[in-house]
Amino acid sequence: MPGNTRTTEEIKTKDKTKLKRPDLYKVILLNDDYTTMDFVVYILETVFNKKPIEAIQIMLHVHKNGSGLAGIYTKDIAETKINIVHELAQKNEFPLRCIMEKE
Ligand code: TYC
Repeated sequence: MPGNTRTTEEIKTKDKTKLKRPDLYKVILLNDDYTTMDFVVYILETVFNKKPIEAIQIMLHVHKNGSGLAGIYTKDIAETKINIVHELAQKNEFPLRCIMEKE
């Protein structure tokens, strides 16, 4: 078959490389002594799209254990959500912090 010498295996390998999934990052919420529980639940519902019951569960987990998972996102989305949390916290004079960790 002149002009078309690529094997099926070569074609498969190339396609796999092209479709590689993006790296994902955990956004982790940190506990502090001053941010109100209501504000943390509000953040989890509005920024991280959690339903009310799950937002309360995550908030209580962070309160008891010091940190907890708010969500898993691509780099850009994780960074944007962290910036939004820090802006809302600053505006409301709370020290609430979150960080990202590569999955
Ligand atoms: N520890 C806070 C309090 O007792 C509540 C809180 C929970 C703060 C989770 C931050 O990420 C947090 N008011």
